[in-house]
Amino acid sequence: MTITITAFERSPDGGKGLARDTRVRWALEEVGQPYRVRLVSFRALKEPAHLALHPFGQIPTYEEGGLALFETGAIVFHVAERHTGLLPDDAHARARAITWMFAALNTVEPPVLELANARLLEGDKPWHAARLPLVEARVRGRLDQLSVRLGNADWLDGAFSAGDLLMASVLLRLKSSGILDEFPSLAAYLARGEARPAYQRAFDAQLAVNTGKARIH
Ligand SMILES: N[C@@H](CCC(=O)N[C@@H](CS)C(=O)NCC(=O)O)C(=O)O
Repeated sequence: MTITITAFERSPDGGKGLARDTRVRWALEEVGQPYRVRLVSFRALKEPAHLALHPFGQIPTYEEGGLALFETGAIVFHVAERHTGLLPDDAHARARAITWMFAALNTVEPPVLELANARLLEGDKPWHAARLPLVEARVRGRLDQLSVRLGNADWLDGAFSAGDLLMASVLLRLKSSGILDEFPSLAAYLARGEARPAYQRAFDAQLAVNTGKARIH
């Protein structure tokens, strides 16, 4: 069955891989599933045809036969459940990997996004300079806890899993902030994720869209 995902026609990051279609592409590459991409303009995101797929008017979406999904956590979970390579077979290890998926999206991503928004959207506010250190402290707090748990391990719980895929995807957003460099083990963890051939293919594919070199289906 053909898999079709949506991505920005033109990503605000210009192809740095921060748009969330990259996570879905990465998951599909990890499990060796081909997929098509439908590019969507910002205007089309809020039009009825796209809102029927995604109630919040965002990317990415995922379509496969009669199934339409939104939310990267749900999409990556669906891909991981249906194919081998992203979730362990052992029931306890699998539950722990799923826990890390939720931790990435529910516990680590919120302060990371808060920081991105503070920097990108609030720079002109009179309270920006006072608020920024507070937001940065919340990010550092989470990274500190995460780095303690990771320790010297390569991945969060045994072999690479969908939990690592989502955690690395979240940490990617911090690369340009410099904060990640304060946590060398996490910077190395992210580098290991980025070095995976599946990630490279996903990154290159989204970059090609933004440099006009993608083959559009
Ligand atoms: N929680 C959602 C977030 C999706 C999201 O924020 N998508 C962004 C691109 S990375 C988007 O479409 N932004 C445009 C908008 O919200 O209008 C997920 O993980 O899928």
